Amino acid sequence: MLNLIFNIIINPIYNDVPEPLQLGFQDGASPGYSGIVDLHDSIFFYLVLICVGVFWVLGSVMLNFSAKNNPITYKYTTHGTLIELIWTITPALILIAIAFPSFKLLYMLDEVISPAMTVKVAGNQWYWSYEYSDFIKEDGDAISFDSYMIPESDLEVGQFRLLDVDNRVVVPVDTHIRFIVTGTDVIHDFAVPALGLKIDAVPGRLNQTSVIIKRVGTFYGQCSEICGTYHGFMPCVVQGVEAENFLVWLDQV
Ligand SMILES: *[C@@H]1O[C@H](CO)[C@@H](O)[C@H](O)[C@H]1NC(C)=O
Ligand SMILES: [Cu+2]
Repeated sequence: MLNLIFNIIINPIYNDVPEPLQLGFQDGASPGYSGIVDLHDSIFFYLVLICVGVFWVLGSVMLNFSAKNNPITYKYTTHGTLIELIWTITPALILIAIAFPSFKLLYMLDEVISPAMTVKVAGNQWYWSYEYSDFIKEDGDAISFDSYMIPESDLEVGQFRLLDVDNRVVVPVDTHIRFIVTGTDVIHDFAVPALGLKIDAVPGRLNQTSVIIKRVGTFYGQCSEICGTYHGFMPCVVQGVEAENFLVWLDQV
């Protein structure tokens, strides 16, 4: 809600970027992201429960058993089987209640269900390169390009500092897209919060993840594995467009 108000007052153009002083999440644009937010919310419930419980017990001990309120100590009260059982079994049950939805989501996000197209992503020091192996140009090579951050001196009005790139990964919305991610030098991490994407780009290995983008938009992320001096200057920008516009883009690229 706060983000929404922020957006309307300060930044009327709708963009999926982090905002100054942001406390909440970005607006999601994929089912995976909704899953992550829902898991966060349900775990937060236990967090509040545990915090209230712990601080309540701690507070009442400090109040009721202080030297002033309780001058004579219970020297011979050293244990109580019932309460010890309760405070051992309850946390165990809470951990199980957290673990179940957590693993469920983890394995669901890991699943790549018959993708309609594949984008290869390679992390380099310090830029990303993308390849659309499903689309071959006239010369027989697949469509591919590098994506560099736009330096501060070249920013145009409306572009985001440290976030915008010269070439965005354009993909169609409402389509199962697979990203195959690797690194060419050191470990990078391809991450786009609003799409629930975060996957290591490891040299010599291929990692895969998939996404289905639910609305048109430009989604900004940053490399999320410390990879050297310019780690902070290799953002990942995914642009979700309608299928027709994707074809138009393919024609131009
Ligand atoms: C990607 O690959 C690395 C190494 O092979 C692995 O540690 C990591 O868990 C994989 N998955 C993701 C989501 O990063
Ligand atoms: Cu990095």
